[in-house]
Amino acid sequence: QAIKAATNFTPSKDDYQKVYNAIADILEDNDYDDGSYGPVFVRLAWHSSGTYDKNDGTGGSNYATMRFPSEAQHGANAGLDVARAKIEEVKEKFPWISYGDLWTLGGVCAIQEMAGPKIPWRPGRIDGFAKDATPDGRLPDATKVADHLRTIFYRMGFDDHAIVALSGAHALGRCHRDRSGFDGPWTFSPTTFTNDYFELLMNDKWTWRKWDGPKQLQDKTKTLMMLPSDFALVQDKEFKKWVKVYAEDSNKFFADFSKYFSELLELGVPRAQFVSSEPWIMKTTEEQSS
Ligand code: DDH
Repeated sequence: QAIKAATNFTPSKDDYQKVYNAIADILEDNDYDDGSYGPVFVRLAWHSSGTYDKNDGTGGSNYATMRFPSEAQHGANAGLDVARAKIEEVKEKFPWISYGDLWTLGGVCAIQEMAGPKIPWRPGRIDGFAKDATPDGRLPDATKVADHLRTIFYRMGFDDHAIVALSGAHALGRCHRDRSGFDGPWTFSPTTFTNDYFELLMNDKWTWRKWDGPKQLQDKTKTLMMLPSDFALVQDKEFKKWVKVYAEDSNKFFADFSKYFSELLELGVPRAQFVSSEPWIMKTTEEQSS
């Protein structure tokens, strides 16, 4: 086993729970403007996994290739240096964990601690080399619509249903002018995991914002935003079916999101590398305190 050979130590589930708890501990550190590192940790987990190409098996979270400048500098990854630098504090305490495991566990921890569903997760990713870094263009482009979303997500092995479910992560966080160029949050509670993204997409009136930035939509209050790629989910008939389901049924969204996000985090990881045959359910800090 790679982990064992490198450190002469086989971590147990309990050791990974300690890592989870250490991530939970820094989520709300006040050295960050957004109130929580949770959303940007979710984005780090997603961008480290969503590079997977099912056609040749490259990409995905296995080798944590965003550590290398060639991938860190992709436009889509702008701003994720903030997440990587912060979660490094946890790596220093638990040097035996691989970056792929750390970053994906960061996403799991963030979702669960922000009142989201449990995300089944298991360790086993190993650190790769610069030569494993993926080419630019594998992550979705926010200026594009349905066809593009299908090209990107089908390449990972996902279908229309999964595209819509996973997009619900935009209930969390916001766009930053100095990262993507876009501006603002999608929901009124960007540090709590909800189905509000779908409810707002379906029921709010969205108009193009008149400003000097990239094309984006705004709600009546002019505080919330949608990207062209978000709005595509209600412009396309197949996608819209699922938007409506999730707008009306939060439990269904939580269950489907959990399933697809868990799958996303395992893309490209050879099964034999996983330390257990089934994913684990990590405990929330709240469960451990009661
Ligand atoms: Fe996203 N996302 N995302 N996203 N995303 C941004 C922020 C966040 C797209 C573009 C952007 C997913 C899908 C898509 C999160 C999670 C997920 C930003 C703003 C852009 C742009 C970045 C910035 O300026 O800081 C596009 C396009 C797609 C798509 O077409 C499907 C998915 C699938 C996920 C997921 O996690 C499963 C999160 C969380 C954020 C908020 C980050 C933050 O710092 O806050």
